[in-house]
Amino acid sequence: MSIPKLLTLCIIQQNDKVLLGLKKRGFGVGRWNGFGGKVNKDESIEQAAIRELDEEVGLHPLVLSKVGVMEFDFVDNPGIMEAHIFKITKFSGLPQESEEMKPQWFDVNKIPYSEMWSSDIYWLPLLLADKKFKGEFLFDRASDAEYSAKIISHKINEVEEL
Ligand code: 6OG
Repeated sequence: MSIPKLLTLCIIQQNDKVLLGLKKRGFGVGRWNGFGGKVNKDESIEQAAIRELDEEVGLHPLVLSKVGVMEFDFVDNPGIMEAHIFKITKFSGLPQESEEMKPQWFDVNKIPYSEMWSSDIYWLPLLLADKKFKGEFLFDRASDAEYSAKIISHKINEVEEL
């Protein structure tokens, strides 16, 4: 068994708006997503979440609440990615475009699920409803601007604590 690759993903919500970024390069290019990335060796998951949020969109969370842990795997490239998902409602700074992300506010009722990772529709509504969750998704291969990853199998559960 290989060690899972740790990732962070931060979703910013302010009242009835959610801030997403259009990924301009790399993994998941061409899709709207939260902000995050790989956890470095010398940092905690929370430190990585804070660093990535600053690097990708120039925001600084005042409170960081972990709401989900998702395991993603790919048939064409096996190896578990463990994504730690945070909901942020209090932050400082103004969203700024970076080399990696083009930020945009979306109404909570108009989230562009068809232009996001195909699994997001399973967990983002739970996050918006202040639930906590754990899930596992197996995809055929990664999404990019042209291809929406096909879900081969999945499970998702609400949990009390992570
Ligand atoms: P970099 O490679 O850019 O970090 N990520 C996913 N996000 C969603 N919504 N669904 C997935 O389903 C994802 N897999 C990875 C985690 C990659 C960023 O992409 C997120 C990181 O924030 C498979 O450093």
